[in-house]
Amino acid sequence: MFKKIIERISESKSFIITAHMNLEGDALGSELAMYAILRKMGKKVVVFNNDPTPHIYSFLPNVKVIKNDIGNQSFDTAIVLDCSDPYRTGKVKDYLGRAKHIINIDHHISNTQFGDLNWVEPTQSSTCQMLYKFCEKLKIMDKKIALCLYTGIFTDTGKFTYSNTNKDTHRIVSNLMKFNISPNTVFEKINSLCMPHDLEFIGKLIASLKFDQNRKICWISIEKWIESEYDLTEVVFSIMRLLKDVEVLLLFKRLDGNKVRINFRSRSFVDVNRVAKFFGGGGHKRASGTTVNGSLENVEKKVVSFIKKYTNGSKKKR
Ligand SMILES: [Mn+2]
Repeated sequence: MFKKIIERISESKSFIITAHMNLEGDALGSELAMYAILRKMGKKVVVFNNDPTPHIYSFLPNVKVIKNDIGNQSFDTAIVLDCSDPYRTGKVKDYLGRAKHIINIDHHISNTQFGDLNWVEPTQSSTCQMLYKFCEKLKIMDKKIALCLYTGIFTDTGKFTYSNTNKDTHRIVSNLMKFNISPNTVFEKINSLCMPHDLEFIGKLIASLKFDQNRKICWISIEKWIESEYDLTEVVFSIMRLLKDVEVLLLFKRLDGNKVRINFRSRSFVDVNRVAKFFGGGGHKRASGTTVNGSLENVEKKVVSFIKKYTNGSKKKR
């Protein structure tokens, strides 16, 4: 796969790079690492995203090159990173069709193999971890690329605590740290940024936790999610993860137009990619999401009772 991707890159002069909507560390880290790699190879590169870059990631090298609007340009090759489906790129999708080729590099198990070249490895912790191996092959690495890759691996592994963290992850991180990466600085830039009103909001959410009878499923339903620069979803999940013996964590957020956004997390045996898929979404085995039509109350009932099939009375791996 490396060979084909490298060939395609060598043959192309101009590139558009994008990732999934609702940008986070792995999406941005892999985009900006790929940007730096291609620039080193002398290519013309545009990074184009549906959403503006969250403030907390403004420390990433070259973050200013990212565009949320581009004119009527076309490109030889599109590189779509950390994205399971072209629809998840939002408005960028229309531009992908204009590129002569699409390279799809991703670690979501739900990836639809939409590219001409598909490098999809669901066993990898992050797209950034995959790109590290790509850099090894190309013998390209510098401080800027290292910081981008470190950040993506750091966020997608829950700071090296999720079950997708393995010895490969730590080997790679150890190599990246040779470029003077400061884990403490990255942590502070991304994590210690809540404002008092954010914590008040989180406090209200935690006070409204609900559980199923067996206390295997824990969820929160919220009528109105607040706007924050901070990724409050992850903070709430990190608190819910402190609960003993709870297997599935859920967040239901009411959106405009009778829609509900659902985020799924699991801890050891429920495959939430399968659950999300059933409800029209996808992601990873331990983290996934979807958006469905319906009232908060109905959606909550339906989803929780569906998940009970996986958690009730059985310790069997599913
Ligand atoms: Mn990712």
